[in-house]
Amino acid sequence: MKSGYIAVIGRANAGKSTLINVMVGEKVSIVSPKPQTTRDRILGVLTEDDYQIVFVDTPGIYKARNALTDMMMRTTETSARSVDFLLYVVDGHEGIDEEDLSLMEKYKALGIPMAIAYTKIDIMPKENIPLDMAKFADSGLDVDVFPVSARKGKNIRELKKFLVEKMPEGERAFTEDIVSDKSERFMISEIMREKILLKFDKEIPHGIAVVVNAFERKENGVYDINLDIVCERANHKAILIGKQGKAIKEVSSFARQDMEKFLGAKVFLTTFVKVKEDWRDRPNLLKEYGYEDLGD
Ligand SMILES: Nc1nc2c(ncn2[C@@H]2O[C@H](COP(=O)(O)OP(=O)(O)OP(=O)(O)O)[C@@H](O)[C@H]2O)c(=O)[nH]1
Ligand SMILES: [Mg+2]
Repeated sequence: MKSGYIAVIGRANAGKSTLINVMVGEKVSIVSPKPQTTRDRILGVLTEDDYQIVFVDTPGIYKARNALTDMMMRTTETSARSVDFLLYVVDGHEGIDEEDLSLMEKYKALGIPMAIAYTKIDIMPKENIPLDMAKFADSGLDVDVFPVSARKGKNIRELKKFLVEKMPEGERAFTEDIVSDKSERFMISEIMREKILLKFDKEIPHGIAVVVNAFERKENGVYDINLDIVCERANHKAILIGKQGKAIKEVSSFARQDMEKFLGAKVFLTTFVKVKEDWRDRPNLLKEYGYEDLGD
């Protein structure tokens, strides 16, 4: 059967995780309108009778500013080197520039077969598509480009079919019931982080780590979940909590609803907001919060 790994790479906020979720058919990776949503390498597994594709979601390419973002960029670089195929995702609605083209060239030079998913075509003027296609053609990159919309499911079937063809022959790496390499505990912390990314602005969501202290299924089927929201500054803590706890209550309620959907059971959620000054630059804390350095 066809079986292989595809690293999904591209600039932050391009739409990589959304595209993987759509192709896998399940939410394996959180999504938000803010750059640097994905912090880890996350595998999303798509299994059909005659093929298996393991999509490797990666942190979006962005300027590294601290030990965490530095580690994220190393994760992306390492992930891109150990796969059968590269899918470079570019935000069509943002338009492509020289920087995009030079990044694509850089990855193409790795010598791994590559294609481009030109996404978000649902929110851009149609007439811009052929102009960008001409830019790709003129760049001399010589790669297949698929204009898609992950949100509207446009051209996804065609892209999938193309990718299956590109996979080598081999055995499945995962059994068919597996959609992700990440634990339920990991997804719970990510769901909380996603809601914080959606609700808060500026540096606040970027300076958050979510630590699951307890994750337990009680006899009555209810999940008892206790987590810490770690932020970097006392003033961030005040904003996260809000007046009389209004902000944290609201964001926790959204998170709980999503956790219940994900776990298929009722959730009893308790959250605490903690401050750890500059944790993103403290290697021991990065490790404690589950950020693994995959750099080589
Ligand atoms: N309209 C539209 N929006 C999209 C599409 N794909 C992604 N988005 C939006 O683009 C934003 C970024 O999507 P993500 O999937 O989180 O992007 P990413 O590349 O994984 O981002 P990082 O993890 O930060 O690198 C979100 O607000 C998505 O809802 C699409 O096909 N159409
Ligand atoms: Mg992402």
